[in-house]
Amino acid sequence: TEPNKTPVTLIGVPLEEGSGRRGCVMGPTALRIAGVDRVLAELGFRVSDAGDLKPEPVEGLEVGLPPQAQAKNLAIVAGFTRALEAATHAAASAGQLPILLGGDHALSMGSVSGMARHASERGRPLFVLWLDAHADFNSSETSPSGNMHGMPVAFFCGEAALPGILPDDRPLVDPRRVYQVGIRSVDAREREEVAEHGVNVYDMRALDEMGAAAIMREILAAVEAENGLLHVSLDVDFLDPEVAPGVGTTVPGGATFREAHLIMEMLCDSGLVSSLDLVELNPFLDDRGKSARILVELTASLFGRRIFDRPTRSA
Ligand code: 5AB
Ligand code: MN
Ligand code: MN
Ligand code: MN
Repeated sequence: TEPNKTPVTLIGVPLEEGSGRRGCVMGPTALRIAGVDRVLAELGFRVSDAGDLKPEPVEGLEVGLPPQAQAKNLAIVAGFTRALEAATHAAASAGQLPILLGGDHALSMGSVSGMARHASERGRPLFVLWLDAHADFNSSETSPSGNMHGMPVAFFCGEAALPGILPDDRPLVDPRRVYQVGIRSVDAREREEVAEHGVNVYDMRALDEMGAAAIMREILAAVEAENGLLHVSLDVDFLDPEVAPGVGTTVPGGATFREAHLIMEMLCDSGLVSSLDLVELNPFLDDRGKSARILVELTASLFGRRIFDRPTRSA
C-alpha cells in the first residue's frame, strides 16, 4: 500500500426497500465477489471493509408526513439513512474515503447527508455528481410511485418533505452544487422542481452534443473554483441497459462504457473526489455478473487504473 493515498472504507448497504422490487439486497455481495476490494488494493490503497450495515427500522415517522404523502418502507429507509449518515461522516472525519456498496439509491439520503456534515465542519462546500438516468428529485408529495430511491436528491437538498429522519438543522446540499449527467427520465412535477431549485442537468442530449469531456471540465472547474469536496453517486441505470442490464429501472439510450470510463478517468485526474456511491445493482436481474464487473472496472478507473501513464495536461 502507498502511504500518500487516502485509505478507503467500504460500507455494505443491503437496502432494497427504497426500490419497487427485490434484488438490490444482494448488491454488496456481488460487488465484493466482482473484486471491488481487490482492485483497490492492487492500486495501492489501504482498504478496510466495514461489512454490511443492519440498522433497526425507525417507527412512527409517518405522523410527521404532509397529507397525501407517499413514502414506502419509510421506517426501514429511515433506519438506513441515520446509520449511513453517521457511518459516512465517521469514515470521512477519520481521513478515509467512504465507498458505499449498494443497495438501492435511497442510501444516498444518508451517505450524502453524512458528507454534507463533514464538509460543513471543514468549512468547504459539498458538490454532488449524480450519474443517473433519473433526477431522483421527487418528494413524498410529488412521487408517482412512493419509492424512496426516487427521492434522495430532494432529501439532501432539504426538499423531500420527509421530516424527522435527520435533525432539522442538518447541513444540506445547495441544489446549485448538484450536477446531474445522463438524465433521460424525469417525472412531470419533478421536472419543475429540478428547474426551480437550479439543479445543473446535463441530460443525454447534452452528453451527445457536448461529449463527456467538455461536461466534466465544466463540472470540475466549478468544484475547483470553490475548493469543494465532490461526492460521486453512480446509479447503474446511468449506463445503457445493453452495457449494464443488472438494474430494475432500465431506460434505453444511456451512457456507453467509454463515456462512463472517461468520466471516471477525469474524476481521478482531478483529485477532487471525496466519496462514492455504487448503487442500484440488482444481481438477480444481471447477466452472469456483467454489471457488477463493470461497476468494479469503473471504480478501478476512478481510483487510478489507466492504460498508459500520460503527462498531466491542463484542462
Ligand atoms: B433511481 C421514478 N421517477 O420516482 C420514481 O433508479 C423512478 O434511483 C425513480 O434513479 C428511479 O418512482 C429511482 C418514476
Ligand atoms: Mn437513482
Ligand atoms: Mn436511476
Ligand atoms: Mn420546492
